[in-house]
Amino acid sequence: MEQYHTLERALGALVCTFQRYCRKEGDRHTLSKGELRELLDNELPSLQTLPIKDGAYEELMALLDTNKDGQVDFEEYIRFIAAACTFFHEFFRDSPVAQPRVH
Ligand SMILES: [Ca+2]
Repeated sequence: MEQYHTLERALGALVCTFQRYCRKEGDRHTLSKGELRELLDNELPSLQTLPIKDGAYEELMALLDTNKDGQVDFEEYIRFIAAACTFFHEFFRDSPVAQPRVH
């Protein structure tokens, strides 16, 4: 099996995760509100440790859906991922750099 490097695997995971969830219902190329919620619940469970108030998913959906078509397309999703990466970068800015674990 071909070996991929850390960043290549990360990019693959970002794309494959989007594609897996957007194919569950409706338009196969965009995330509905339900698909977005399922993706966040299953793939970013640490979000659930935050005190998320009622209606937060609707607010996030409205924030991400910049072209206001009621769906989150890949560009809109990747902007969210970029914002999440920036948050992680700021959060771990002064931590020692550790090599990600290889499974
Ligand atoms: Ca949209």
